[in-house]
Amino acid sequence: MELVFLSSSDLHGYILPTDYQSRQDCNAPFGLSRVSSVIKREQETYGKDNVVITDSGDFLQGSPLASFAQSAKNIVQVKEFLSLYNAIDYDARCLGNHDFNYGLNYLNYCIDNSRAPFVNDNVLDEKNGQPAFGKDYLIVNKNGIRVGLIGATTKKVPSWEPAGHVAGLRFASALAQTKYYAQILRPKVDVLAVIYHGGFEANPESGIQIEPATGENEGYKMLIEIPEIDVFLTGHQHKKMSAVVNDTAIVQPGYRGEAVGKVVLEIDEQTKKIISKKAMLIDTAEATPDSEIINLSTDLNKNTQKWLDQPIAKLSQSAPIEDANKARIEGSPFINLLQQMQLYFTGADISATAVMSETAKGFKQEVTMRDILLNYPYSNLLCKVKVLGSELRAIVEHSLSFLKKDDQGKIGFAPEYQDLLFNFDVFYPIDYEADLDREVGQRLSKFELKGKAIEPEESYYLAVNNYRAMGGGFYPCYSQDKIEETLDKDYVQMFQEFLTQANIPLDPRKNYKFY
Ligand SMILES: [Mn+2]
Repeated sequence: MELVFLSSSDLHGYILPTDYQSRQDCNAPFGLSRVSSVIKREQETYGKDNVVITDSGDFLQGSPLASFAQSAKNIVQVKEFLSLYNAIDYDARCLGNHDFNYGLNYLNYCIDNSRAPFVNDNVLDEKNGQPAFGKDYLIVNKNGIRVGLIGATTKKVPSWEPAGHVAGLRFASALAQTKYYAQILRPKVDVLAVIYHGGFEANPESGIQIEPATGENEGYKMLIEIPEIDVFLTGHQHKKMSAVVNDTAIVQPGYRGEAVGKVVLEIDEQTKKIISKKAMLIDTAEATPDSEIINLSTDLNKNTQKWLDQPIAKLSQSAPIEDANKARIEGSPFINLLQQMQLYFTGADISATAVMSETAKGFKQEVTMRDILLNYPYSNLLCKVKVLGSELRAIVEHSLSFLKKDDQGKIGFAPEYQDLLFNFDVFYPIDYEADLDREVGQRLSKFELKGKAIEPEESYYLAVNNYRAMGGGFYPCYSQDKIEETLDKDYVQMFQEFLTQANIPLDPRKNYKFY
C-alpha cells in the first residue's frame, strides 16, 4: 500500500491568490485556496485514509489579511480567519516563530480554536519543563498503519520576540527534544514523521555548512543524529526542497503556499515495513483556487481590502521605489524616510534598515494602510542599541559583504544572498563609501558621521528593529545586552504617527556609495 504525506508550511495568512499589491490582482501562483485544491485532489487519488496532512507553522502573521484579522480586535474576524485553516483536513500542525508575533493571548486563542491538534516537543513551560502548547506527540491510524507525529519549533524564537511574547516559556533544542521523543515513539509506530518549523544549517546531501550554527535551524543534525525519522516535514527557511537523504524523506514547501510537500511511502501490508520512500513538491500555481476556501474568506477579504485602502497620511512629496534592488544599491528617499522615522522615535545617532520587500513601491503622496503593509510586511518592534564605533564598522562591513561586482563591473548581490535581501541593511545619516574590489570585511573607504570619522572606541546609539538587534541575518556584534530600549509600538502605528505629526521634510540625499 501507499501512504502519502502532504505538507504545507509558512502560509503566513496568504489565502486567496493575491499579494494585495492591488485590489484587482487575484491570480498569484500561491495561497491556501490553491493548496486546498491540491490536497483534495491528492486525497481523491490515494483515498483519504491513506493521506496524512500536516502544516509546519507560520500561519498567523504575514499577509494583510492576517494583519487585518488580528488588528480588527473583533473575534468574528479572527474566527473567520481560523475557519480557513480549519477547512483543511490537517492531522497535525506545529507552531512557527511568527506565530508568537501577536503575543500569547492571541496565540492561545488561535490554538484553542483550531480543529487540528498541534504537536510541540520543545516549547516548554518554564516551571515544569512540559510542552506549553499542544501535545508532545500524536499517533494517528491510517488504514492500519500507526503513524507517529512529533512537532518542534526553531529554538531561536526568544531572540526575535519581545519578552512578553515568550514569558514563562523555555525554548529547548529541537534536536535534543526530538531525539528524546523519537526514541519513545519509535517502538509504538510503523512510520515516524517530524513536523519542524526549522530548516537545514547544512546542505542535507553534501553536509556543507550553509550558515553559522546558531540553533535556528537544526535540521541537518536532526537528519544525521536521529535515524528513527522516516519523514521530515520542514519549514521556516522558505526554501523549496525535496529529497531522500539517509533513508529519510525531506520536504520544505517554500512560502505562502506556492507548493505542497509530498512524500510517498510504499509499505508492505503484512509486515507494515516501509519498502521505499519518495519525496517531491507539487507546485500549486496550476491548481484552481478551492471555491470552499474562497467562499469562507469572502467577507474577511472584502473588509481587508476596504481597510487597506484607508488613507493614513498625505505627504508633501512622494517617495517612490522603482525597483527594490536599485533602491538598495543607490539609496532612495523612501528608505531615508524610514530611517528618519526610526531616529524620530528613538533619538538615536544612526538608523539602519533594509528594503524589506521585493515588491516594495515606496509611498505616493497619499499613503494608505496598503502602502505601509506592502513596504513593511513584518511585525517588528523598534530598538535603541548602544554599540562602539568598531562594532558599528563590523556591522556595516557585514552588510557590504552582500554586494558583488560582475565581470562588467555592474554592482549587484552575491547569489547566496539573493533571497535574503531583507537583511541588506543600509545606514543613515552616516556618510559611507565602499570599494567592492577590496576583500570582504575591508571594504569601507569612508565612514563618517556629520563630517567626523566614526571613532572605534566611542559609543553610538543605533536604531534597528528587534530582529536585527538580536543579530538576525547573521550580523555580528548585536546582542541582548546592547539593547537599551524596545519601543512599545508597531511599525504601522509609527508610520501613522510619524507621517501625520512629525513634520520632518523628506531627505533626498544619497548618503552612501558603492563602487
Ligand atoms: Mn516563515
